Amino acid sequence: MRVKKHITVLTGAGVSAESGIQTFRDSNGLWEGHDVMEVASPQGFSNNPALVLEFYNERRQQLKEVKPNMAHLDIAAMEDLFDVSVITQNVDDLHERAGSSHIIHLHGELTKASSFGDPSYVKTWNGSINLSDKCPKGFQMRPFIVWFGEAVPMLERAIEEVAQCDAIIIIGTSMQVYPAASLTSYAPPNVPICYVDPNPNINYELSRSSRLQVFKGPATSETKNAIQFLKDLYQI
Ligand code: BJW
Repeated sequence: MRVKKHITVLTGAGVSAESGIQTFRDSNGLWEGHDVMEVASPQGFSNNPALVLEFYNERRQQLKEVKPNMAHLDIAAMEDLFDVSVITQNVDDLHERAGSSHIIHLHGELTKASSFGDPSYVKTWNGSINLSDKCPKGFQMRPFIVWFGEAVPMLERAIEEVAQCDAIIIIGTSMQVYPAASLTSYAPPNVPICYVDPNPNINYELSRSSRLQVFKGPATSETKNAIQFLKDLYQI
């Protein structure tokens, strides 16, 4: 029996753009009208907790109105041919809803809440988080999101995945936010890297790859071309 090739798919906001979820850096540093640091940093929360909770409450609500697009579905369908792990920087659940089975959320999940004083307390949360919501130990609940300046707890798992992959597909990320943007440097030498983005940013780590293939365009049309490229490469 032929062993399936292991493909790591690294996604960012651009993979969900055509589902109607706004990206971060396409809007002059403003995100739904807010400075990113105002709503996605611990300092932002301590300055105005009600604003930050409301910002994420609205985004959690928005999740109910959006659907996976063709790119999410193509990634899920790849599992018929490849052993696929998705490492997403996105906090939406569109990869899950498209049917992908192995997903690592590097920057957290909108559909969960955690406790400020007890990080191990994490709960599924589909409604609003309010200032009156406390964990059993009495600490304020917060969105289960990795904000700027906070450690990335799923990083080790993501590195392990990348370190054993045969190829990488990157989709819809500006490759500017670290440590996610440096993950490709943990791949075995000379693995093929396909990068799907209408405005690709070849950062330092990508510039060192000898096998980078850029698919310039939107995720819904170019993801299938990147997958076809790997099928041709492996003669599947
Ligand atoms: C399409 C498309 C279509 C459009 N189809 N594509 C200086 C140097 C290096 C690092 C740092 C530094 N100063 C500070 C840092 C660290 C910092 C960082 O990287 N900052 C950079 C901005 C420089 N990183 C951190 O703070 C991280 N933590 C950390 O480093 O911890 C250290 C530590 C260790 C131990 C103890 C304590 C601390 C944490 C980073 C957390 C990021 N969080 C966010 C917000 C949470 C999620 C949320 O609320 O939604 O995550 S920020 C935001 O950026 C979000 C995203 O996941 C992340 C990446 O953005 P992404 O996905 O790339 O989106 P965009 O908008 O940038 O790009 C969209 C792309 O899509 C574009 O390329 C478009 O062209 C494309 N596109 N339409 C396909 N249709």
